[in-house]
Amino acid sequence: MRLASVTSTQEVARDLPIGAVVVADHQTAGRGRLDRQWVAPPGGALLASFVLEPHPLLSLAAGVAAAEACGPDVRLKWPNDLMLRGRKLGGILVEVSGGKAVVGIGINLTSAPPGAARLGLPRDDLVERLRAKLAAWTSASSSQILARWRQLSVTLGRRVRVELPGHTFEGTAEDIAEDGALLVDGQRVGAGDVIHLRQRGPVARSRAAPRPSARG
Ligand code: BT5
Repeated sequence: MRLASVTSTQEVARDLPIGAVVVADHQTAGRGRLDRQWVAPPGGALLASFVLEPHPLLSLAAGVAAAEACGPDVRLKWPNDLMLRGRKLGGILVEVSGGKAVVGIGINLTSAPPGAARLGLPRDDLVERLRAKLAAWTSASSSQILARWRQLSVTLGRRVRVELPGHTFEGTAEDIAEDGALLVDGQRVGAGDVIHLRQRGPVARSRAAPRPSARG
């Protein structure tokens, strides 16, 4: 379903059956996770919602699928921000209710907010590649999803700051658990956000210096 303007593609998709795809030119109330906003000028981005079967690792599978659909330079920041050369290119919002999962994907194409990246690919081609990659990765095994997510991750091995309600700590992002939680110095981080900190040491510092901090 293609629409000119909607509040959010998520709102339209939630009433549609599994298999439906909603694509819009513009959203007047695009949403991120945790009640944040997703901002894109009319026609400048891919704004789509896919109605899928619920799946325990859907958030990570959707991240892997979207990264692969975008191309070989796109990486993932935990849990599933799409990153291009250290900047946020796109985001994914998974909402589950009534036996359905609605996977919302926003990718900057011809324009991006200050500090964000854009991809410059034709939208319709990208929608088709997303559809195919989502079908493939939602049928993959958990171990395949986790292995591919680890390959694409720019979070693992990094110093991160974890911000939880009422509690913030720093540590090294060591791995992801079988359920997709991030392991930071042995502690599980199941929801929320991490902030990538600058790498320590002279070599790492000179490499990290020109990159803006990637905050999702
Ligand atoms: C996300 O949330 O990254 C998930 C975004 C999902 C958007 C799609 S568009 C189609 C579907 N319909 C919707 O209404 N939503 C989905 P989160 O990780 O919470 O990141 C949100 C944060 O990213 C904001 O607080 C901004 O800092 C930043 N942001 C907003 N718009 C951006 C953009 N166009 N490019 C890069 N960063 C952006």
